[in-house]
Amino acid sequence: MSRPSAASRTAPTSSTGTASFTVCGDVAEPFTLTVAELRAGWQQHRAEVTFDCATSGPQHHRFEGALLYDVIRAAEPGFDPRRRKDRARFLLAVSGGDGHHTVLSWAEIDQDFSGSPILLATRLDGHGLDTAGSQLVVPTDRCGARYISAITTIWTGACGDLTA
Ligand SMILES: Nc1nc2c(c(=O)[nH]1)N[C@H]1C(S)=C(S)[C@@H](COP(=O)(O)O)O[C@H]1N2
Ligand SMILES: [Mo]
Repeated sequence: MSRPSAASRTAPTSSTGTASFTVCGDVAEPFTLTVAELRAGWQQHRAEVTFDCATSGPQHHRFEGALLYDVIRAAEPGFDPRRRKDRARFLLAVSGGDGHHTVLSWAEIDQDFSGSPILLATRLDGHGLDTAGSQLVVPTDRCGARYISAITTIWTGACGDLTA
């Protein structure tokens, strides 16, 4: 059985056919955003990417969207922003409408560490993602597995003491 295509993976939609996702976890200001709000509220960046899919080979897409960093900062993650070691403990878990999910570290998107321009897309190949939902864009990844589509939730929080 093949996995569903991006078009058939949809985030929860309201009666107006508008997908939204929630930013939650260890944040002072959790919020839920539609793709239209993501487009209007944050500076939009472009990324033209090629990634490899294990089942369908190389995929080439043009994305437009907000920086994941900017959106999560707006939710005020529970770290001291002046302390690099505090920021370096934080994880991000991104879930899609079909249950596919992935993790990132805060350090991947923070300029003091890897500073990768990871996006929450609002447009894919010129078409709005308002109905399908936002898609994670990881231009530095060689393969497509973390390009989560139909995003429903982004959780952020610190990893604890793993020896406890
Ligand atoms: N929600 C969700 N997103 C997903 C997947 C999935 O199964 N579910 N598959 C990933 C994989 S393996 C790849 S290669 C890309 C493919 O993106 P496309 O369907 O837009 O070509 O989507 C990624 N995003
Ligand atoms: Mo894939």
